Amino acid sequence: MAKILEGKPDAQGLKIGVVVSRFNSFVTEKLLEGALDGFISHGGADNDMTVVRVPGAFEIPIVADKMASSGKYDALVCLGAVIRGDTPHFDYVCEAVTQGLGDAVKTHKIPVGFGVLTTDNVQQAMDRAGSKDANKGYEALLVAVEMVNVLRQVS
Ligand code: INI
Repeated sequence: MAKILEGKPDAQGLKIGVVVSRFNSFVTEKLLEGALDGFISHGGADNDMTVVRVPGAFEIPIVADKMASSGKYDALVCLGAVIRGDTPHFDYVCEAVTQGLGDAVKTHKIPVGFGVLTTDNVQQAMDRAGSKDANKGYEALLVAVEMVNVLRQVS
């Protein structure tokens, strides 16, 4: 019989760092609400969550890297909304935030819930910032929690 390991969605006692960007805050604040909701509803304590706001998605990785290196957090959740405009700026910001967060995961071996939306328009972003399962902040928080718990089993 194969041994199957899976992380539980149990946030009790976990310390979570959240980095959220202000750009498109009408979306990112909803993602933040979703992350907090997911944390509390799965046993987390609100004083175990630290939220850092940054100007835009491009600025998320440097703060995530710093928080990861502090050793104070079991996992990070990164929230942003990059919405396509008429210039290639979108592509550069998407690439920088994705690459930067991937580097932080590899360097610090810490789970990062990736809740940075990259959408073609505002409607798509709003659709991903609804309540519970329709909220990518909620989803990213639960992924981070599950990853903490599964990594504890495999290490
Ligand atoms: N930042 C975002 O978070 N979302 C966007 O859609 C966006 N667009 O489209 O420009 C955006 N740009 C700002 C960028 O993240 C930096 O804050 C800025 O370039 C200063 O470094």
